[in-house]
Amino acid sequence: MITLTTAGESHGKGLVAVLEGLPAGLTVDMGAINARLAVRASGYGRGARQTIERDEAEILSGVRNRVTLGSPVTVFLCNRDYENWEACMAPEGCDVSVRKLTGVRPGHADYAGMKKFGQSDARNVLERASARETAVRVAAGEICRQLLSVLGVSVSGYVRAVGAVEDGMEYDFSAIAGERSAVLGMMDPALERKACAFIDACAAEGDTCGGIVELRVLGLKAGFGSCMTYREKLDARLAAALMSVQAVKGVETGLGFGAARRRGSEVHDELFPAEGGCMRRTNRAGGIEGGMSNGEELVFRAAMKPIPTLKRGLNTVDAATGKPVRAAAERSDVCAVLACETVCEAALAIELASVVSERLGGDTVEELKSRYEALA
Ligand code: EPS
Repeated sequence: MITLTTAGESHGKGLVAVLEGLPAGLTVDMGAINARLAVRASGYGRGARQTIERDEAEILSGVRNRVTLGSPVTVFLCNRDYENWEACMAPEGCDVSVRKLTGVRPGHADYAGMKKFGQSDARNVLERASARETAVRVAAGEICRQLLSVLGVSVSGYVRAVGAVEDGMEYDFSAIAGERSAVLGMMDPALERKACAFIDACAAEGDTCGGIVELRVLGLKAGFGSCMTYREKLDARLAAALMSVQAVKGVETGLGFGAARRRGSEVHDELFPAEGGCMRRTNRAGGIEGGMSNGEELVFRAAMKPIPTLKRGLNTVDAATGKPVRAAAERSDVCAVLACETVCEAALAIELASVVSERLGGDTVEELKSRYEALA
């Protein structure tokens, strides 16, 4: 089993990820980790914070001379903004009255977190709830992706929609995995221009927007996950991994909600005889039947809500006074859907690597690989 723990506050000293259960012998490509981090920090509509952070992963343990040892791998990312926040964030002692936040933002963790943890300052909640945490998840996810790629399993994705600007096309995995637009990660340049114009319009009005990302997994053999217990269902586990990403409010696989509007004959993927077994002409199930991979490509989509910190503010109540106010408007991104797509890929890679290692075990990458290759 592979498990990930992350820690760190958005404006604290930094972020840490501890990945346990990786086999020994995996060559870690640091350049690829940092390239993913750069994509996560990019995209049209990002805010001023991303001009401060230049994420570069540092590995503190579990890797020697670029190769995993089988011990826990610790990744550290420094928060460059910490020097501007040390006076109110330092664990060793600081002035907590500075940057106190009580104008709770609807849609953010502020209100629910204050209630849950008995806080009078939403800062004690929002620092951890912030999507800054996803940076270190992307670093850990890239290591898991590198493990999966040894088995011939690839994870990719693209931005399908920004607001109501939606791409209705179906793309081959090779197109998605190829060179992708660095602007928003959309496949259609004309739609991407429309999406940028929509982001500009939101920004001009002090507003924000969300979107939809599509994730694909190529090369996963049949039989991962299980129909025998509900906890082991592959679709449930991967959907939970995607729902754990900040701002994701919906997940579907295959036809998803669309399947409910069609007849069975228009939904299920018929089987036809083929050399060495059978084949399908469609993949509406998104590669999962009965909670198990069926050997087809996995297809997931995740919906990201608009970021809850709006420059224009939203109506709310000041938690300190009980008076109506406009919600706190910290610095904010207008749109972070490309970042969300990168994080969703990482979240899928982490959960999938865990699913694979639970089934096959293996202390070394070679052992894992030979067990995977032995599967039908
Ligand atoms: C975030 C608010 C913004 C984002 C942040 C998530 O940070 P700040 O309040 O410092 O401007 O930029 O995301 C990141 C720092 C990041 O690296 O993605 C929030 O409130 O969730």
